[in-house]
Amino acid sequence: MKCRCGRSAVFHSKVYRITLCDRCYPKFYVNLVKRSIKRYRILKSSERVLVCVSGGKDSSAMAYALKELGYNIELFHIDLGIGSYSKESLKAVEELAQTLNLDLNVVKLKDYGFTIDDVERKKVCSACGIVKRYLMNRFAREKGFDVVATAHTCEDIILFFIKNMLSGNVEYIAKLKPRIEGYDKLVAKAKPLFERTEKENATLVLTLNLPFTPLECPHAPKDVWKEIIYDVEAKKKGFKLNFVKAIAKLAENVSTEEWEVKHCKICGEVSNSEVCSFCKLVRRYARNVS
Ligand code: Q46
Ligand code: ZN
Repeated sequence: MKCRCGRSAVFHSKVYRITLCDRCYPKFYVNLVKRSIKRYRILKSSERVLVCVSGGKDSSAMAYALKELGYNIELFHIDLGIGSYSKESLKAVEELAQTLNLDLNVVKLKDYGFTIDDVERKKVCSACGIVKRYLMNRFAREKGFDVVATAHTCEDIILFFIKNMLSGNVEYIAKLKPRIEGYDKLVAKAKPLFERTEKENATLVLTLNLPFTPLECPHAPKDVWKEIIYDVEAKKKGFKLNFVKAIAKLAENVSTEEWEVKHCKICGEVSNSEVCSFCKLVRRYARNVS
C-alpha cells in the first residue's frame, strides 16, 4: 500500500480512511491530538503541564505530540520499584527526555519506605493506582503546575467504563472526562490521548524511533475485557472511537460539585476518610520511615 505522497505506507486506518507513510503519519497523529484538545478543551496554551511518562509507548507518544504542539511541558516519572521493569522504564524516560530535550522529574516510591513489589499480590494494582494519583497530584501542586496529563488511551477509557458500570459505580464515570478541573488541593487532570488507540501510539513511537520500553509490568493482569474490545473493533470498525466519544458526552453530564472534600489528618491531602489511601499504604508497608 502507498501513502498519498507515493512512499510506502506504515499506517492504514479504515476509521479515518487513510494510508500514510513514516513521514506523513507523525503530522497526521499530532493533528488528531490537536483536534481532541481543541474540541474538548483539554489543555490551555497558558498552562504549565506536567506530563506523566511511564516509559511505555503511549506516554512517549503523548510527550512528543504535546511538545510538537508547543505546550509548556515537563516530564514526570515515578520509580515504582518493580524489579527490572522499573529499571528499564526509568532508562526509557531518561532517553525520551534527552531526545525531546525536556526536563524530567523523577520521584522514587522507595523514598516513602516501600515499593510496589512489597505490596501483596492481590492488592498490587490498586495500591499502584493510589500511589500514582497521589504522587503526581502532590508533585504537580507543590511545583506549581496547572494540570497533570496522563496517556490514557481509548481502550483504557472503555475498559474503565465497562468495569465500573458492571460493578455499579455509575458516578465513577465523572473520572472519564477528557479534562477534570482542579479543586481544593487537586490539580486539574487531562487525557489528551483519550481518542487515540494503542496502535496509533505504537505506530508513532516506532516511526519516529522514540525511546520506550516494550516490557510489560510483571503485575499486569490478563484482561479479557481488552480482548473483547479488540474483537468488537475487528468486527465493527470505528466502535472504539464512537464509544469513547459517547463516554465523554455522558461524563460531561455528571457533576462532581457536590462531592464532599475532606483532608488526611497525616499528610493534609484530599481524602475520602480520616487517613488517605496513600498514608494507609505507608503505614502498612513502609519499613524505614520514622
Ligand atoms: S497498575 Fe499494576 Fe500497572 Fe502498577 S502494578 Fe504494574 S500493572 S504498573 S498500569
Ligand atoms: Zn495522607
